[in-house]
Amino acid sequence: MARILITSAIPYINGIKHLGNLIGSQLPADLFARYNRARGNEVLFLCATDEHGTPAELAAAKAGKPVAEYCAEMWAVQNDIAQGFRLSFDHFGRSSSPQNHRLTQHFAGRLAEAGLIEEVSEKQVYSIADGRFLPDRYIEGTCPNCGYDKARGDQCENCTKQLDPTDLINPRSAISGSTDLEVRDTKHLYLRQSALRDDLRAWIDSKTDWPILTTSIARKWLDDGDGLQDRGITRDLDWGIPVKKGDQPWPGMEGKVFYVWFDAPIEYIACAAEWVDAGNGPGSEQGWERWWRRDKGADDVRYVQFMGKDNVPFHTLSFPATILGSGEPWKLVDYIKSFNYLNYDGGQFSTSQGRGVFMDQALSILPADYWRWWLLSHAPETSDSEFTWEAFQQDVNKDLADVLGNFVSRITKFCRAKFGEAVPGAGAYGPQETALIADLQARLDRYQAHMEAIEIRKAAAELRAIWVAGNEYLQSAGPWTVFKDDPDRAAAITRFALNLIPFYAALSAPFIPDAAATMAGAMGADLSWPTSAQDGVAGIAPRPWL
Ligand code: B3M
Ligand code: ZN
Repeated sequence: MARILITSAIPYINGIKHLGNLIGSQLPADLFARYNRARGNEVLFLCATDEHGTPAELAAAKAGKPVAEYCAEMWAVQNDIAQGFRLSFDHFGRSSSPQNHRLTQHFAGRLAEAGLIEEVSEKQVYSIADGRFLPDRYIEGTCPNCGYDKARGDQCENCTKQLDPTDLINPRSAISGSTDLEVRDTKHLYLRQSALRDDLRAWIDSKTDWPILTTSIARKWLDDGDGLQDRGITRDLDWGIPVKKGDQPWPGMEGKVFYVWFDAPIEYIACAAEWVDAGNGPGSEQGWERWWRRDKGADDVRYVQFMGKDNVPFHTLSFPATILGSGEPWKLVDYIKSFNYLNYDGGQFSTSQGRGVFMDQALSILPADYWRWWLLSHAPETSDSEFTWEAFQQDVNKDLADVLGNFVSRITKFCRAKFGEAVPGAGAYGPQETALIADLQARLDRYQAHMEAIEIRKAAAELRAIWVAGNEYLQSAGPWTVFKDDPDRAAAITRFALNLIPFYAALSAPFIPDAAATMAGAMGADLSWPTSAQDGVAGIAPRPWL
């Protein structure tokens, strides 16, 4: 039995995610978790909400709520939706948890002791009306390059020129619109990532089995002239994890918080601690440290992360820099599965423009399995893929209704009409069944190999082919016609086909858990994984039928 730690990128708290977010991390992570549990592996599958940063503060302000209250509410909303999609997290945590406060401050303290933190004085725009420093992108003004009047302090969206807030003509606060701005001195902590460049490169170079999408992004940042710069890990904000050195105050950093991208990946660790503190696992430090500390048993763990491609630099460089720089034996990720984008009907999904299908809407339209199947079988693995309503309707009808649903419905109806409610015991299996078992065995081997390799589209295609094989068998064996001359042979065909239902249910459960449970339940079977195709179709317990 292997031990597998699985994390999905943790979704921002500010709003409900769209289907592109879902297929970019949470859903494939769930598929992998379900598959590994079914194979008898010990799985810890973690996700959480990413609650800090200016967007959370602004979303709360817009909702007219204190930010802590807003985050608690949105966590509950996201948690409900995750359950609706049957995302089988062992724990859905919060990056604002006390556990994450403690661990984030711990890591910062260790990095400081290792000489990897530098204090830098900078000038930053302060809004007197808002009573706060403004992050670059919350300053708006006219672009000096093209004259666009809604350019942001970090970049002009219109001409793409990278800007400094001080470049803007007529700068104003994007929060209040106030032009009462001044430049003030402020001090920030920088993580000296550049000091870890060689270690990080050696580590990335050792990952020869990673998807190209993952390593190419990591290398681009390592090799790029301005790649792997030292990185500011603090912000002048109210909401976040207060800057401390372990549990000690950090002189000069009072009133500041850690940057959201510093604390968010640490939540992967904290989430395991939250899981234990919520009464799971053995209930001791040992309980979560055996997943995360190499000196406490985590060397046996295979750690797999799932994320969209935009998150790759943070997971291949920044978070590993935190881990390596700490000098402590924390677990590093073993495999990063990253995804391209899912587009929506000729454009991009966009949360800010409300463009696309959002997770809550999707569930109000159709059951989770429909979305799960379509999204997973079209996962944007090797390139971007596109959601259109026509394709969605067509594929779901074809795969789930015409192939799988049709198979189950034809054979159960036929059985009921000719043999009643019991699986018929008469008749013998012959060459057709032997051939199908051999075919299914080859397909089962391939399916498992794709699932192990997290080749999601290939796995979905093989699963579909396994369903198709049943339909083709039924078509060519033709119990409807055989029944007239040889009812016993028709009984054997019926028995064999009925026995494919629990086999299909077990294999399909990682993709479509609800339909799988219904199929297995209807046959009085459970969802235990077949050790072979022969075993899978050997009959519903107590297996008297073969
Ligand atoms: N919340 C960005 C995103 O949802 C960010 C991921 C954090 S993973 C530690 O795409
Ligand atoms: Zn411009």
